[in-house]
Amino acid sequence: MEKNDTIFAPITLVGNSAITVVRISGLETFETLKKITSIKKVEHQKVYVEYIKYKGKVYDHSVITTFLSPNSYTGEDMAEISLHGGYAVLETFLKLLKSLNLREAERGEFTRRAFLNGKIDLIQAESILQIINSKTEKSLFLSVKNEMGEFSKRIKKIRDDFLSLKSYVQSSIDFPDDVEWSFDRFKKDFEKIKMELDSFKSSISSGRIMDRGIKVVIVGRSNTGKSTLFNRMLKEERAIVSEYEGTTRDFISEWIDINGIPVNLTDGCGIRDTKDPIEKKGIELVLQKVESSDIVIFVFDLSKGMVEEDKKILKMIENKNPIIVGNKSDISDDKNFEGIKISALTGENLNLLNEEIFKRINFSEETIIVSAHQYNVVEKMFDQMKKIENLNSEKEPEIIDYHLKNIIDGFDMLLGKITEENILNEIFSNFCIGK
Ligand SMILES: Nc1nc2c(ncn2[C@@H]2O[C@H](COP(=O)(O)OP(=O)(O)OP(=O)(O)O)[C@@H](O)[C@H]2O)c(=O)[nH]1
Ligand SMILES: [Mg+2]
Repeated sequence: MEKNDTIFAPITLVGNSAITVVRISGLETFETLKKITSIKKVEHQKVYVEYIKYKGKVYDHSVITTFLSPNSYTGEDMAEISLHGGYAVLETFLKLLKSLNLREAERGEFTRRAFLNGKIDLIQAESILQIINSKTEKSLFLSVKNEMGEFSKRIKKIRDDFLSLKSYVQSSIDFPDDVEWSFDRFKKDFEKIKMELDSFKSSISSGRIMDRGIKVVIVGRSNTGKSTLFNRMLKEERAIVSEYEGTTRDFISEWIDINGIPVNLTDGCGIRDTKDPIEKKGIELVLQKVESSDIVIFVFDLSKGMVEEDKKILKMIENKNPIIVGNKSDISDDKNFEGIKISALTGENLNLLNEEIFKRINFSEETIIVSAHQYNVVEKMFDQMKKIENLNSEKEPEIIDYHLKNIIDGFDMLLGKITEENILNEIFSNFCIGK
């Protein structure tokens, strides 16, 4: 990947549509436009309606928007060319750009340039990906907040507080005659910042949930109504339901929205003693899914009561502390069972189940959406915090200074002030082409 060449990529979905937009960014952008249109002088934020012409061939009728460096998304000279939708138009145009020595952009390269050119910090760059990947309205709004810089602002404030604490520690090392080292004084300031960081941590734990969603699996004996419940929660007839045991073989997963939280719901085959090898495999898969899930819903049939086989399954999954749900409340009641009783068929009491799921998600309303990379950095910062906390008062300021430096480095990594090529590659490779 070179820094200074001129790159291009379609920024809309490729296929039959009204328009396809191709973005060009870099030093040669406007020279290229001049070669393929009748544009003579390029102005900032101007719209041109132009035929694309090159060497006697007319390629398409287009609408071109231009942005002058540094006031563009990437910070470079940039143009967005709206062509008619469709494969042929796009293919031919991209081939033309290539023949003019422009390079196809890699995943996330436009946003990477925006970051490298100081248009956005790394948190904002990552939030752009979060906006694109948002699965619910709530996660979208929170991601937009990040993109607007709210997360960055909060991070910068805590970073500055750490910085002034570090400067006290450092002065007491460098100028011991002028600045007297007091562990108590240090500890008092440290505790204050720690409180801020703790509340930040609970916000990002919820943010992690928003970013990756919560995995919920429905398990139980055959024929207890798991697929009926799955469809009901999905509000769609997605899984096949029948009166026969062993209806579901493979598992199905779909995204649903519970109070704005993206939940990946999985329905699998019923667990029972079976000789059928396909069903056996299915049961194995369900148990694997249970292991990797965040929340398990165990369904039994109220009309049959909790039978031995139910208890056996419950034993198998007890480490997951499942939500136990009695189903088919419309046709019977089990007075001995005091848990959640629902009817997947009529939808009765489904809200109770949703509430229980939401309760278990442990979601804080003060949410900050974070990516896996950001979460890892914050975890490391907390390790350093713990190391400082575990120090006793005899400890030398040098050790504290060292840990504080690591914490501040963590903040700088989040903001992208310290960057490592491989981390940048990882972040931007999650973007799509054209972003
Ligand atoms: N009355 C009543 N019947 C239900 C309810 N939920 C499911 N059923 C019926 O129970 C039968 C089995 O439902 P499924 O949803 O296929 O059960 P399952 O647990 O997915 O079964 P397997 O895929 O075989 O493990 C069907 O005939 C459903 O119509 C309910 O709440 N009330
Ligand atoms: Mg089923």
